[in-house]
Amino acid sequence: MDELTLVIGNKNYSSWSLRAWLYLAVNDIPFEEIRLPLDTPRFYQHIHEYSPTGCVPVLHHGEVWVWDSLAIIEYVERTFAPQIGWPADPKARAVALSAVMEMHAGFPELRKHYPMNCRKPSFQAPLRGEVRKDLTRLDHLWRNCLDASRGPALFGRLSIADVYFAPVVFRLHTYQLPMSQPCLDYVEWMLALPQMQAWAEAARQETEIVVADEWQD
Ligand SMILES: N[C@@H](CCC(=O)N[C@@H](CS)C(=O)NCC(=O)O)C(=O)O
Repeated sequence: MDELTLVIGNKNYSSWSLRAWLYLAVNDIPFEEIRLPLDTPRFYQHIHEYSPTGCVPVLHHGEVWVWDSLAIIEYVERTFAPQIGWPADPKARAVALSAVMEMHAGFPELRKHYPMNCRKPSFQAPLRGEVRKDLTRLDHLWRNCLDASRGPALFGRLSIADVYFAPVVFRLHTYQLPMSQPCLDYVEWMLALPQMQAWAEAARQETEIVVADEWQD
């Protein structure tokens, strides 16, 4: 069986990396990790050995290179048929896929103004730009899923949808952004996952600073 290698950025800042890493971790799939800290000479020196786009994450498996977080998750799900995948019910799966695609392409204000910064102590950040619009939409989306599934995960059991929203979970926590109580409960539940805690702990051990991703008053 070919080994899996996952190339990621900093655990503190790289939200796209977290998705691919977390999916392998929650499924207990062994992989070698190559960490290239973003915005460093080492990153620019080596990233093109692995990634045609110059971005992380990238997965290497035998002859295959996969260079997008969702494509990596899809590939792993198809190749290894792990325990945690898409919801089994076709209707729930369609909703989950829509939510994941919405996350992949959307919530631009949340992403722009509130960079993932796992090790930053949680604080009450002011609302910037049009983020209220993104938060309202996110709350509505999560509430619909949680109401239908009755939690604790978006679709009842942990699925790819939860993995895909993991960076948003860290952002909501760090910046204490306003969400309804069921969504805040969901954030707490996600943060308590051992794999989320392992990622956050590794982020706290990192020393590199990406100035553009640090909060500016
Ligand atoms: N659509 C890609 C986005 C990947 C992405 O933008 N990665 C960021 C890090 S979180 C990156 O590599 N940035 C480095 C750069 O653009 O120089 C995915 O889903 O994997």
